[in-house]
Amino acid sequence: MSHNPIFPVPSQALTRTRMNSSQYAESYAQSIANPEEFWAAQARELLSWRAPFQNTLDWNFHTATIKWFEGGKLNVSENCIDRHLELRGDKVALIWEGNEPGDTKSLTYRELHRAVCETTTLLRSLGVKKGDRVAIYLPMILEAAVCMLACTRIGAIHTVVFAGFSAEALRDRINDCSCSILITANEGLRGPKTVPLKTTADQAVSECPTVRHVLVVKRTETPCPMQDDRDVWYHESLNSIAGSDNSAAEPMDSEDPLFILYTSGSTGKPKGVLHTTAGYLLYATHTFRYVFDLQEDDVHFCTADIGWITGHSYVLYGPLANGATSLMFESIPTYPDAGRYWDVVERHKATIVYTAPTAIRALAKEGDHFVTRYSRSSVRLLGTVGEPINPDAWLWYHSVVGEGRCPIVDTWWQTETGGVMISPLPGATPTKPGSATRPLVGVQPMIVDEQGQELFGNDVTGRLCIRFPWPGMMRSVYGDHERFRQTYFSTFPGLYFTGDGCRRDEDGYYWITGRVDDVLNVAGHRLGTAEVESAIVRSGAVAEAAVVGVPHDVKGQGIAAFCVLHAEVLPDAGTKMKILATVREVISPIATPDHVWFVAGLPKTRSGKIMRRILRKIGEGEYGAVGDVSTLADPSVVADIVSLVQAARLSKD
Ligand code: 7RM
Repeated sequence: MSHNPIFPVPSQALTRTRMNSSQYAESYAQSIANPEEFWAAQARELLSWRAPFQNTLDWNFHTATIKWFEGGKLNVSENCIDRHLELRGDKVALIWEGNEPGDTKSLTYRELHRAVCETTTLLRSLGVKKGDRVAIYLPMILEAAVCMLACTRIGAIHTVVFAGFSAEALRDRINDCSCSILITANEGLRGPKTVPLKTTADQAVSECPTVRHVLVVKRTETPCPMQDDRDVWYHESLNSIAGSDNSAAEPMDSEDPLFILYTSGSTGKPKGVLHTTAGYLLYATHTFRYVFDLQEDDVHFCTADIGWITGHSYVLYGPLANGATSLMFESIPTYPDAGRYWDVVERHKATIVYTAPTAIRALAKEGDHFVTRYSRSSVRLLGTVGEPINPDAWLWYHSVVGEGRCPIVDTWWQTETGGVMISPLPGATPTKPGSATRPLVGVQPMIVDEQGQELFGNDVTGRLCIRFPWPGMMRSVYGDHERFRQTYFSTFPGLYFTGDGCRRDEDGYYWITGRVDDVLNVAGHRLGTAEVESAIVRSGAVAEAAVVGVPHDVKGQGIAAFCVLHAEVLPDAGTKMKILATVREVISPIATPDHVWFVAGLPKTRSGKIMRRILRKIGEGEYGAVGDVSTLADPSVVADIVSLVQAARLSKD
């Protein structure tokens, strides 16, 4: 295609927008000319402060120091709940759609306030104080939102661990930030399956010396083991504290830690991404309002689990800080069938749908009738996040789900950025399928070459960096500030490096091309190659493994594992099963390799570095395009691997 189709801003989106194209151009220019003034004004307008801030910004990208709004005091739960009570006390804050279609509940702002105050009192009665770390390992239930908000009311730092993670993954996260409390449920429901959360939590906590109590939400009637002294039923203890009230919100400093969320990097174990109070909340609030062009009567359906940053920012904090109605969905997109999202949309009259390209591709494959048999007339806006969206999936989302009338916001951002960074604005930006289009107001992207030289002008491709701080950016890696500096600010000194490749096209539109480091993006989930490799080696069968991403038509990227077995181990189905089971157990089912190829040796340089470039080409099926192999210690391994992989693919490994 010589040039890409452009979808103009639909007139429907223009009529009552918060920001049209000339307003965007003007605000953007202002926000770049004087960022501190711009963000200070936003902070005063969008947040409620107990005490005003004095110093808008203090930063140094060489030492990785970022401080916003110092001197200010505020509380996140007050901003998300209390301040709405007067005008929106009876407005629905959270709608919950359970695993079974039609099993639903909701909480108004007043009801949410009450629930959060009670849980705050309960957590304090268990000894939780400002600054303590609280792990949350819960399914998508209202209690998850309530517990997160109660932590923020106390000033305790929550770390939510996705309920699909294994006991080991949970244990490592709890220990990394020494949590004193773990909140979990007896059991989770995920489509046709049950998830034994408490059993997994028990396994994890048996190796977590800092955990004093496990608070257990009763999600189902299935019994679970309870340990005297340590384990407490959530609803029972709520009853036992009834009548007492210790729910006053703690005024927090702007830069006090708000939460930790673990995410995979290119090396070593997952990093605890640390976000702080004022900057994160402002950024979630601001971006939610403008990216989704928030209207008072919106029902926001973000399909992400609160175990991911998208759930934090756009199921919980962004919507509630704006006084909006947010929908929490407990189930999966294909239960009981591939029409579930649209069933939810029709019954709850959702106005915004925000989901991941992998879900769109999976649903598109099932056929249009799963969509068209439900009414989507309430929907005015569609969004995507998590990975590049291929134009075919974009066009299907636009024409079939959105009936051609809804703008699509393809939002690029990261756990580290706290909120959306590059995205169209529904009333301002004509879209091109597959492009995240333009930076939001206040965001200063920059494309550099491998040496860090800025690539000026349009029609350039390189690495995506950000040259100036924004309030939502992470402040540190929990417990390891040097790792923070090293990971994000040392590749290109003076810049924040995203890890993504990017092209800026002839119109100045940004196209994210994917990770340029050793991070995989499998169905929108981030995984480090090193993390998966060490899990494979833990199986005991494998001496050495190299993992690469391979194209996958639903997941975007799948995982191919090249494994060198220990001498006595047979390269058979049993060994493969053992490897897959180990990866599931050590990380989670998300990390299960799609291909396991037993090879005699890995392509290595003379200094012992694995040449992943070659394995990636082989994984892509481009056997003749592996490129220069002359720097390999033993070039003959390449031909061996190629014939092995070809044979495996023919026999449909
Ligand atoms: C929000 C989230 C971050 C990585 C990021 C990219 C990729 C996310 C898009 C995207 C192309 C998008 N946080 N990514 N959104 N790539 N277009 N709209 O996903 O920390 O889990 O992942 O995801 O590679 O660096 S995350």
